[in-house]
Amino acid sequence: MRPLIVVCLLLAVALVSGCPKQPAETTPPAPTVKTPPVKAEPTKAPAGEPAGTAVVPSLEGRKVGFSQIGAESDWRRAETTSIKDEAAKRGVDLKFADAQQKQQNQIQSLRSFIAQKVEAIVLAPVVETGWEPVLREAKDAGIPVVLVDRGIEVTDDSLYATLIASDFVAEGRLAAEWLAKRMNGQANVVELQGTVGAAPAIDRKKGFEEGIAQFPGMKIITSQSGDFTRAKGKEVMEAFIKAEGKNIQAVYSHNDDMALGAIQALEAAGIKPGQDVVIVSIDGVKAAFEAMVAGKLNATVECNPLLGPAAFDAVAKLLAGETLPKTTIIKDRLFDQSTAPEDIKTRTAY
Ligand code: GYE
Repeated sequence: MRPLIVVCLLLAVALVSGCPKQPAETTPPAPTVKTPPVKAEPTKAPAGEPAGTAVVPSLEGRKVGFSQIGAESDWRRAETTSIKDEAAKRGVDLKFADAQQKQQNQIQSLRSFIAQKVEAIVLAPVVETGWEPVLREAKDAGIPVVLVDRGIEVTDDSLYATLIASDFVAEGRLAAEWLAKRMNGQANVVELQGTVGAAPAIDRKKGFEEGIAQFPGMKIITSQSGDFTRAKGKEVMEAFIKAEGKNIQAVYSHNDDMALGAIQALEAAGIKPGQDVVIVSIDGVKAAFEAMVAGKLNATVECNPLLGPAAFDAVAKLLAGETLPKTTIIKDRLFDQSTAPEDIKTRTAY
């Protein structure tokens, strides 16, 4: 998917600079059609127009709030950098708030953004539920909300404008299918779950369970939350080792950071991670590729954290009056240790 994103971005840049539109295959060349002029001013593109055909309006000087969950993982830090860098690039007046993993802090910062009269809010919601009252306040104030990376559960989906995220169920399924194959359909698996109530924890669990359902020999023998952090992942893995010891044949971790913590716990217990115990996780951060090259992690499912460009494209279009698709799904793929020495070269940003 990454090359496709790059192609889309290049196409968008090309269109902004006034390059001719790629004609549809069945359309004969039409030399009399003029290329769209470069527009310095924000333009209002009609709703429903295919992605990439509209000129993305400028966000210079526009006030936007970004409520971030915290800095619990390499993935999260990469997402923060991507959003801050993109805001700076577009001259956005960004109000940034780090909630330290607490929903209450996010709700407070959303209220403060509303009081500061931001024009749009970008929200990475820590958990799925409990957002309705504050989102209604934003809606009443006429402030569109762009959800990034995690979804929410609301009865009224007009409370947010759009969601840009990965399909976490699909990620869990990919991890399960890879592991079942690697273990020939037989393994006692321990699961390190993400933050309780968070969309990626709920859906990655669901996807994995669906994925192993067709392999009766694949069993989750114990499962607990490690809150998406390295320290907690290590702590929970220590408890798993105490309780299950040599029964453990594989680890499924909802993110790389917890897997890296689990690797430390296994090594401390004299168990060889990646050999005695097979480990699969999700995110695809650079540290995970390093662990794969070192033979300690076996596979990771990539989840792209570089959401800044897509988030601000969405904000720009919303401020120009466009209606966006309710959900934009970013496609992911799995990397295993066999190609890690090559793949690691692509991990420059995170
Ligand atoms: O996988 C994890 C992070 O919401 C997709 O949150 C994100 C997850 C990511 O802390 O590392």
